Amino acid sequence: MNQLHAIAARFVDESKIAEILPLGNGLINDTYQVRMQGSVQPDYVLQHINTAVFTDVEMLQTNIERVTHHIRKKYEARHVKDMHRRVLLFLKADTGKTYIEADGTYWRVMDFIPDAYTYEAVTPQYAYHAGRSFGDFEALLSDLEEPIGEIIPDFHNIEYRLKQLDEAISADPAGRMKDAEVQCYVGKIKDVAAEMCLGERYFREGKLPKRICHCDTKVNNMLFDKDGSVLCVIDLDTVMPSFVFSDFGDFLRSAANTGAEDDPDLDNIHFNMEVFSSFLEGYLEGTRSFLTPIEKSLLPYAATLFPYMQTVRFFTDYINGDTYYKIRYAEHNLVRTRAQWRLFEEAMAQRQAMEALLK
Ligand code: GN1
Ligand code: MG
Repeated sequence: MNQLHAIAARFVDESKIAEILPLGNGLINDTYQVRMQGSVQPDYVLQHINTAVFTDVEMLQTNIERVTHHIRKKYEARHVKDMHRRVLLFLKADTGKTYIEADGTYWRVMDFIPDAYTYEAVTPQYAYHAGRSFGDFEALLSDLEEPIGEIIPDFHNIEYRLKQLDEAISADPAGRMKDAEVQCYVGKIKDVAAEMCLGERYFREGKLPKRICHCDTKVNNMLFDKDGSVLCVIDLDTVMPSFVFSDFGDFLRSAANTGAEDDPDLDNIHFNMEVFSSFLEGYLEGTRSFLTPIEKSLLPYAATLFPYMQTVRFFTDYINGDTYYKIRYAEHNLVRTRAQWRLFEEAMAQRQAMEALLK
């Protein structure tokens, strides 16, 4: 029995496992599909939790259990059909918890949702559904009474991310600061830093609330049904209190980008206003019950903040010598930096058009 089988056996009947295959392309955790024998058996998703990123696994799983339990209760009250495809369900291991520790590594298992599709890019119609769904997701969690811990403190705090960049620049552990291109990005990032920290300033002034948000609304973190409607929001690791900008901005960072997140060809990268407009429409419908005027007026800012923040995060990791994100080649984080910066510039160029649409 190999290691993955032995781990899975602590959650499911080992004798019925057919095979275990890699699944998805997340940059943090390692994910596998556990295929069971026979067509009636449900399959499962096995995940190795990256504990360099998620240091408190107990808090991580408590957050997720609270969130999924709350959503499930609400769906049940609404008589939502197909429940097993609408909200994630984590299995209890032999320990009674939804995770296990094995030789210092941490693992969890959830039901595999069948007949669902993930995408790296969407049409405007899908973007509308996605906007509704992330809006609904926030609305569903707006009356969650149990506390949700800040699993990664200051996760989407741009002032904090800029501070981490400064620390990386001073330490320069990989000797990458001597490169002229690296110096050039430092300058560009700093030039607009004050403008990009607007949200944090409003928060300190008491003008902006934090709500329970998903905080990783990349388009590949939702499962779609055949007809383009959204089945289920997945990857709940980062659910925590944040500005709604997190969910609005991060979706567009992936979905409105006409290129790839790490596109080496910068000419592929534009900010798709049709996707913006449809997503905005869906999101405003989904959040009608709670979104305040100031949150609403700052949605175009959010669409620029997230490419900016992701530039800072990839760039910091590059300077640090690639310790956080999985990379596939040596310069990957620099290529990601260039691509996210280009997307930021493209989104900035559409700011007025976004404001006009909002009005
Ligand atoms: C990571 O886990 P994954 O790949 O969905 C990251 C996000 C970044 C994203 C960039 C915990 O998300 O914040 O926006 O990569 N998650 C964490 O692709 O840092
Ligand atoms: Mg993911």
